[in-house]
Amino acid sequence: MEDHQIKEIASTLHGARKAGQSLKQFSAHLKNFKREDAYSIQEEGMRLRELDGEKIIGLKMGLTSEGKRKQMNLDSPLYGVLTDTMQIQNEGTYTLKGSIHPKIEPEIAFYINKELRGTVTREEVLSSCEAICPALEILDSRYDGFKYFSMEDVISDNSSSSYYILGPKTSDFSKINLKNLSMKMKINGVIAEEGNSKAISDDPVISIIQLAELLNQRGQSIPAGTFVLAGAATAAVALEEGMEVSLEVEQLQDMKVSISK
Ligand code: 0L1
Ligand code: MG
Repeated sequence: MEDHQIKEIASTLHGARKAGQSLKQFSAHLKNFKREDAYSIQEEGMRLRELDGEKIIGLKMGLTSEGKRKQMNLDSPLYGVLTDTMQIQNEGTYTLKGSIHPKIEPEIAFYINKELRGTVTREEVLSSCEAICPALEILDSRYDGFKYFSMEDVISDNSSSSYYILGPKTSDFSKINLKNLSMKMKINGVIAEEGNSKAISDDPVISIIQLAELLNQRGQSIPAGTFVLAGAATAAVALEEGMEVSLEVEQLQDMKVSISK
C-alpha cells in the first residue's frame, strides 16, 4: 500500500472516532490489504493522536482466546496502543456520549518496568513485571455494525480500543497462579460474564510474550514503564446508561466503573 493511502485511511478512522460515526470496512473495497499496511495505518493513527496532545502509555493484546477469534471470525491475536486520554479512573464514570457502539470486557493488566524485546521467556516477563491489576477494556469499533471483514480492518482501527480502566495494583503476585483465576464481571451486582484467566491465551503471561514477538516484527518492543492489557477472559457486553460494571478477579482487589449517558 502506498504511503498516501496509509495516511488517508488513518485520517478517515481518526475522524470517525472523533465524530462518533461508523464507516464502511476498508477491506470491502481494498484489494491486497496486508497486515503490515494495517499496522502502519495504526501507527499513523497514533501519530495523529499524539499531534492532538495524547501520550502513549500502554498497549493491549486482543483476540487472545480461541473462542473470541471464532466468534469474530478472525484468525490470530493482535495488538493496539493505549493513551492517557483513553483512561478512566477506577470507580469513575464512562460517558456514552460520543461513542458508537461500546462494549466492555474483563481483563488483567501487567505493569512492565524493564523493556521486553523479541523472544522472551515466561520468567523474563514475570521478572520485568512490577505489578498486576484487574482491568476493564471498553471496545468501540469505528466500523458499521461492529463488524469486520478482515484482521486488517481491526488492526487499522487500533484493534477496537476505546477506553480502559485499571484496578488496584498488586505488587506481590509471586504466589498467585495467573493461569487459574476466576473472573466475574457484574452489571449492577448481577454476574453478566464469568470466566477464568486461563481463557486469556491459556495463560495471560503468554499474551505478553506474543506481544513482544508481534512488536519485534515491526522493530519495536514493550518499553519499560508501560502497562499491557493482556486480553479478555469472556465475551464483551454492550454498554447502556445506568450500568455499574464491576470486576472481581480472584486474589486481586475489586474494581468498577459507572456508565452514564
Ligand atoms: O480486545 C479485544 O480482544 C478486541 C480486539 C478486536 C476485536 C473486537 O473488536 O472484538
Ligand atoms: Mg480487550
